[in-house]
Amino acid sequence: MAVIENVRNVAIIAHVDHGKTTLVDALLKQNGIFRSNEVVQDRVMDSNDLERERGITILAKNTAVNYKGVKINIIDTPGHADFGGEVERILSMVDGVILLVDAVEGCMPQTRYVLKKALSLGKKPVVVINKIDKGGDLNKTMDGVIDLFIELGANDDQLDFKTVYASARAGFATNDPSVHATDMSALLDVIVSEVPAPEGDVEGGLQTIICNVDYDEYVGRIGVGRIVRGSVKDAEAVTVCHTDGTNSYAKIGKLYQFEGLKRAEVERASVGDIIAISGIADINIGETICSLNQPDPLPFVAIDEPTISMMFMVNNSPFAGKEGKFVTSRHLRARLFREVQTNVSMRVEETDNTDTFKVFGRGELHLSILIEEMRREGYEFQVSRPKVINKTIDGVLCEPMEDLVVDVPTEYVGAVMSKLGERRGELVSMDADDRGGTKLTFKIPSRCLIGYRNEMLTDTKGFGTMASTFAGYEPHKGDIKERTRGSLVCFESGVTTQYGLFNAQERTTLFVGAGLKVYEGMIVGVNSREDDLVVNVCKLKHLTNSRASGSDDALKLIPPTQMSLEQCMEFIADDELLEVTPQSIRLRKKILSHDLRMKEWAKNRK
Ligand SMILES: Nc1nc2c(ncn2[C@@H]2O[C@H](COP(=O)(O)OP(=O)(O)OP(=O)(O)O)[C@@H](O)[C@H]2O)c(=O)[nH]1
Ligand SMILES: [Mg+2]
Repeated sequence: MAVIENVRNVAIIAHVDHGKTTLVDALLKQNGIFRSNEVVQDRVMDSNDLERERGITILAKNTAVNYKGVKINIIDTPGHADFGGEVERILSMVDGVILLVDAVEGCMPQTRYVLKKALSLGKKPVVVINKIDKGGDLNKTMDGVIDLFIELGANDDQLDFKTVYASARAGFATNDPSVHATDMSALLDVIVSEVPAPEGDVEGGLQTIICNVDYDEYVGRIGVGRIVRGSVKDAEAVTVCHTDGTNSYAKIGKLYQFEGLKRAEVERASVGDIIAISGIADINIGETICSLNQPDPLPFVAIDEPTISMMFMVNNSPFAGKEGKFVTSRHLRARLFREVQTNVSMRVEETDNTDTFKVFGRGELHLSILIEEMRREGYEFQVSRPKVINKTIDGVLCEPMEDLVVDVPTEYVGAVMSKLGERRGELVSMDADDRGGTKLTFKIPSRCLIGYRNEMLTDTKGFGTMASTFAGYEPHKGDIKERTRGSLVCFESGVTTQYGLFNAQERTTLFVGAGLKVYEGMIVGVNSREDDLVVNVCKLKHLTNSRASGSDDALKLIPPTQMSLEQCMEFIADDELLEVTPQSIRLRKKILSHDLRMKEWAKNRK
């Protein structure tokens, strides 16, 4: 066994927005990755379009810096609970983790989740209390961190963690918050001293477990992984051990290591190195690359199961095929099955209907990001309301639960408690801070949280924040009323008119304005009552001699409510669908004809 003293492999893990990607920015900037006059955007690792638009990390990504002769491979991970699978799958590449905790917010649900995963896999933690420029009670935050380590059963070595205080945004880290620092070297020193150097057998046959797959327009598919045993050369012939137990022959094209934001070509790499490999066209996550004559697969970490599912189907609305480039069942099938090859916590199943696929994910955002990506690529399809996945455990029907933290100005505590009470939330703790805010912790069934975020924002005038993480299965808590307001459904196909909408807008909220093409059974708004309301929004005013159509201008319309993709997903009921195309997102009844819907309703009532 050799110890590779000049390499460290570490992942940055934390709750969403605690500053992981910003910390990577600071490390890269101070390590001469950019030219001195180069204009560098913030959160440079959040490189894909959706990440930049939403300001969150979605995919885990590799980078590396050299510090005092040590190569530190760093993996930035997403903090949103729905992308927890990304964190799980990359942990096998690292020996230690940097657990980032926001100095003011303290430990949050996803802090617990990612730390639990890291500790159970035996990774050595370093704690960084970040955003100390914001103030906060550092002792209280530290107490929270220590409590969490103990509660999660950290071993003695893990419990003996080092703490660094930092402001990633200001670019400094210090071992003692009362001592001023001007750069990140305190953190880099702790990484080098605390994160174990990789160990392994340099002489043995090659074993590299693939934890990430990337794509490069010149060299094609690239597998990223860590060499667990032996060494590898570019252009070497190897055996790929697939997850189904079969092996195949392959030849490595180019071999790379990470250098700042780039992949740098290397001729050779060995135990402990994190490498990227081109040339194996069908390489997948979980596969092991071995020496040609010595196939010896490594087990891939078990990833937590998905908790919600949604039907994806071919668009069959009257407007089908008009806006999308890829519209057939074959297109949809190929795209979905391609996704699950790299999106490790997602699953796809075929159904009895060849036009419909069941997609399983870790949460609404997990699925909505896929939907958004697909529509940008030119796909057109329909999706159903997300449903949580129940399980029967020891003969008892169980449902997924969430740990939920809601942080609100104290005056809104009453509103939040009563709404969450109705949704079967159980209050676990309540903690007022000295800034007029209160942190409420709940345990709540996942299904009861669907659609709550909007309500919470309305109830707290936009001042509340909330975060939740999967907290295991518990016996089913019984039915709750899912939606208290019905849909406003188009009576006929046509173009919406000012007149028709004006008549419909009383006691309802409209999603559409005038001059929009609609079809019978399309949903154009929400009723103030529980049942659906059929409206004729295409109605033209009867022209008489004395009144000209021009007087429509006098009919003032309230501007339509624009709903985001996630809001639409939360809004639709079981008998409704979301029609998604590159240009539009429409809501519709599954059964478009009013008469047929009424018949179905009468049948179900019997
Ligand atoms: N005041 C202050 N703000 C910070 C600091 N570090 C990060 N931020 C801000 O916090 C926000 C979130 O930062 P990110 O780096 O995107 O956080 P993240 O942990 O990567 O978020 P996800 O990847 O989505 O989980 C940004 O607005 C940052 O500017 C800090 O040290 N001080
Ligand atoms: Mg990030």
